[in-house]
Amino acid sequence: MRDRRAVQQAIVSAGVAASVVALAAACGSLTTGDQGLRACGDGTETNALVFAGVFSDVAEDYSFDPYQVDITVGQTVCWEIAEGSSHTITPSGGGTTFGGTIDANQPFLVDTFSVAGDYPYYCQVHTAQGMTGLVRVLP
Ligand SMILES: [Cu+2]
Repeated sequence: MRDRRAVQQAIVSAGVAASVVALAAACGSLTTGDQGLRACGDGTETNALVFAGVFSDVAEDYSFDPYQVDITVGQTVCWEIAEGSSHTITPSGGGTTFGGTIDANQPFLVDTFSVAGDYPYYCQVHTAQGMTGLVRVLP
């Protein structure tokens, strides 16, 4: 009985620790194209890399990580599957100027942004989890 409680407390402690790590990761989750080219998918070089997956200790809690990336005009963003069978990168304002679907057949996609502005997007598969992101394109 006493041992079981010790185990339960250990599990709770581990969960809290994981939450703290996830929170710390979320706070520092902005990347910029100035950090240099990063390998995406099959090795394609890109200015910013966004993973679609689970970045908390809650199962099936899908999000984009980092939530926001900052790039400059002419630079690229890659979205890549980390977890889950499929996600969409769907422009929140409508249209199809960027994004698409990533799944087992197409585990990553790269888009080039040629006009400055904010490009919010979401995943149609995981709207219930609030799976959203933002690309900020600076002049
Ligand atoms: Cu999704």
